[in-house]
Amino acid sequence: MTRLTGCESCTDLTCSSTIEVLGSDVSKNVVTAYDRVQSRGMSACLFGSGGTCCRNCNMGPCQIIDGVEEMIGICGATAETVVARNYARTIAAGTAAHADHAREMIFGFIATAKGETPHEIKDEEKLHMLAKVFEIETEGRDKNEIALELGEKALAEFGKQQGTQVMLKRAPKKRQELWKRLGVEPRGIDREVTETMHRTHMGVDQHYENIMLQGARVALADGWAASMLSTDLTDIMFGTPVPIRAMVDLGVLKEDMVNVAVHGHEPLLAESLCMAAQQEDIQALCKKVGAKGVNLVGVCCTGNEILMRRGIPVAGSFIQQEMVLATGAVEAMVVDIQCVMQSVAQVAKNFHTEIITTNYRAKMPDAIHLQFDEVDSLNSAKDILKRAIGNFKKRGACHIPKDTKLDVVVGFSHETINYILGGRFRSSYRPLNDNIINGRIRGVGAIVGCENYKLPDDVHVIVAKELIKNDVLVLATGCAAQALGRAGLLNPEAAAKYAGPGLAEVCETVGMPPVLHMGSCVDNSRILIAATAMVEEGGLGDDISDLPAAGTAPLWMSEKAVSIGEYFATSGVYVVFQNLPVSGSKVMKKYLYEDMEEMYGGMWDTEPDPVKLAHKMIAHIDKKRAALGIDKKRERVLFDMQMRRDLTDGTGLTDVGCHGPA
Ligand code: SF4
Ligand code: MSK
Repeated sequence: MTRLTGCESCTDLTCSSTIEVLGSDVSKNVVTAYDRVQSRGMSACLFGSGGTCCRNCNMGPCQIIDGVEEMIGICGATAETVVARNYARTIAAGTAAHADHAREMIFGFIATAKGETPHEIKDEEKLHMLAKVFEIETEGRDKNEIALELGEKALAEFGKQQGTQVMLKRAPKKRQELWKRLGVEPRGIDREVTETMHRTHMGVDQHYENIMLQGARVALADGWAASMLSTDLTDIMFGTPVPIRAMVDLGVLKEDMVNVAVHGHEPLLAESLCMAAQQEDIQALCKKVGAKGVNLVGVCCTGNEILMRRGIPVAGSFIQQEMVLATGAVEAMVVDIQCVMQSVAQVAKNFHTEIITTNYRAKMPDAIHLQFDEVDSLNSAKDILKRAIGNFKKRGACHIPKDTKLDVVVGFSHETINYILGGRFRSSYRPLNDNIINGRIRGVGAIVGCENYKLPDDVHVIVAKELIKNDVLVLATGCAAQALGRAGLLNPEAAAKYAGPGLAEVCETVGMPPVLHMGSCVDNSRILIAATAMVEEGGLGDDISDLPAAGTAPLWMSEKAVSIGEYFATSGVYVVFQNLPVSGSKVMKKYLYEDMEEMYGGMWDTEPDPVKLAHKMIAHIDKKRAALGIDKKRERVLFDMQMRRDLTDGTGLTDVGCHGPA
């Protein structure tokens, strides 16, 4: 393939570090996904993008045209059946990815509880909280003993054949009752994935509504079980994130150090590399080759994990994985699972860089494989770093963009939000709820998910700026959060620059950014818990669907994003993407965009224009504010003691100032 010169290849590209690297001499022979998008043109298969291509049996593939009688499947399958089957399979694949990640973390957690790894149980408070959820006795027991029982019980949730997921009880009561009534409570996590694959096999479930109920069930098994377990157990083992200053973008690579990029998702590998990089023998080896040490940098969601917990810089998000290598400055890219493009091995061939795969599930041609051992993790990590150090002297010309590293403040777990917004005397969501009720904060918008080479790279930034300008507090995860970091939105100074007056006032008082980085894509479960905490705090209705809140993953790429969108929608959130593979069926569009609202209080929507997308989120937030009766400007009333005592109805519908941000 011919490499397009400089940034001909990236007409929709605004990211200055990417433009700089692609325009440099060092990368002149590098072919990237931008080149492939350009050379292929933008035409996509209409049946594939509309969701109406079925290849579930060998009588097909069948391309279905909605409403055309002779264009149904050979088996008679209609457009809505095929779209629903494909959609449910996408959700199941996303859930499977999160579930397998979670399982691996639980294996590591159990090994840690047994004292077999160099890690330890760090967050005892969270351990006790989760032990309570699983009805584990904690009185007089050692933390490792409790952790072992918790790990084993969590693992059993995957293979459960009967009953429902324990973690569902963390949702608001009303939501739990709704799921029960609709019959969508997930049973075993693995069972739901298997059953989705079975039901969507040729000749099984052929009613779109019934298929989509299973789609809901498998998505809930992701959000409220697999992903949530992964986040919580990872926090217990490695520490729950707290706000920390760090750097993002390609400029975090260092000329005088051994640059090791860690890419993928599972923090066990990355945490071990962090520990190994600090060991004396590794540092001595670096000196021997003339390097000042190991510069560990993150890519994609592994990057988010170590950014949130350790302040380790992130070199690039999903869309920059090839650019990190195209600098010529990376000695090794260490990868595990998910979102690793096969092209990285080809880009690396232009340089001295080695791609090291570490997980038996995920190998690729032209990479070397060093299996990561979660028990002997420190030595495993050292072996990887030794290879990288050995490459340092082979480095040729490199180009690290100098002016592209940005300050960010990250680490906004649910616990942190509870604490920093929690007023002077106790951790609580009261001040957040009060600021929503009094209108300083209009509502909450989640911007999550991936990036997509086919679409302009500044969509996240446009949506976020539009939301915060309109006083909507933004919660961000995944590669979207990194894109917002590169645009300077993850630091407190961004509030004065970009936020509306109400949101800016709250951010400035508390010292927080208007966009809160809450972690990796598996950490979207933190947003579910934050939403539940807002409901439980009172004054904003009694279910997640009552909250003035909305979510988007505009540049979604991965099947995981569809699963995430589905578990948010079935948890009561309005979810809008730029596109979805359902446009080939009118019935399915009506189901997702209208009927789901009646069933779940949350639903899907699509909007290709990012500004309009943001305004659809704002319109939904305003609709919820009106339903709560908090859409009118309130007179500020100074309450005396008697008036405060009279506040017994728990609605919190006051603007008394005493709950203002600390
Ligand atoms: Fe065609 Fe039906 Fe087979 Fe799908 S299951 S490929 S629609 S015959
Ligand atoms: S890494 S799933 S591109 S967020 Fe989680 Fe980023 Fe999306 Fe992968």
